[in-house]
Amino acid sequence: QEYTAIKMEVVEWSEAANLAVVEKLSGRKVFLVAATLRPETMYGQTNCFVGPSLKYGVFAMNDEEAFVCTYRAARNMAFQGISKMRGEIKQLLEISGSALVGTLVNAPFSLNPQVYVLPMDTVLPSKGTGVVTSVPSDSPDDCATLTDLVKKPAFYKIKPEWASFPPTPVINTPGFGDLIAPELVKRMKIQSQKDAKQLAEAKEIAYKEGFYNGVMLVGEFKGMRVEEAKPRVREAMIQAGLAMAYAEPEGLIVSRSG
Ligand code: ZZB
Repeated sequence: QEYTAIKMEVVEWSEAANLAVVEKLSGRKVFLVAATLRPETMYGQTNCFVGPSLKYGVFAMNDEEAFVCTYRAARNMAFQGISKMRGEIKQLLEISGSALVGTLVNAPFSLNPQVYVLPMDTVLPSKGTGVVTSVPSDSPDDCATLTDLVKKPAFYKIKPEWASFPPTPVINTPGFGDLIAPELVKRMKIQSQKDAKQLAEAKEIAYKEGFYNGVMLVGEFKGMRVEEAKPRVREAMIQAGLAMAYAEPEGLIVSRSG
């Protein structure tokens, strides 16, 4: 899988993270790095998700920057020329997903320039970076999870204001309007992030509709078909130093041995 890895710079650490983190960074800027297949939707980011029970590391990429992601992703990055020393992983510290919740980060290209880190129970440690940027307008999983969080902030141990950014229109499709994910959640009667089967189906529909029939509603490529805008947004983010290509080797290994 060829992902786009989005650099979400930490603006203010959560209380829980602050104690553990700051002195070990040696002045480095820190970024939560989110792997996405939909760079063209970045205008609609409303928050960032981590798995609350997952383990993350803060990894030095060079003398100036450190990335927050899973160890597995840091290792992949070390072999893709993203870190300074090829193959070398320098972990500054370990931090739990739950401690990252409440951290304020920059959301590159988003209409919400700064967003909060929130918990998502379905984040897989085996995919991407373990950090997911959330676009509830176009991702049914993000939409369903945010609805859960808004309903039960105390249960999820968040402050309501961290989950208060509504979905914003990014892409229009003829069949589903300007907010395809909330529309699918409604039509398919999806109740929560736990409705895995319906969410997988909704994701499939949202991917296809968005890619083949979608038109950009915002940003530099407003009015352009998604199919054409997607690589352009990606390139613009990479050129701006806000993103990089990130490949997932696991799929290859599986298909070779199997
Ligand atoms: C932003 C975004 C906007 C995404 C959208 C999707 C959509 P796939 O297709 O199953 O490979 N993701 C990334 N890493 C993880 C993880 N470790 N655990 C759970 N989810 C993860 O999924 C790729 C997408 O799943 C990624 O692209 C990311 O969410 C999420 F409008 O980034 B995406 C219709 C989907 N729309």
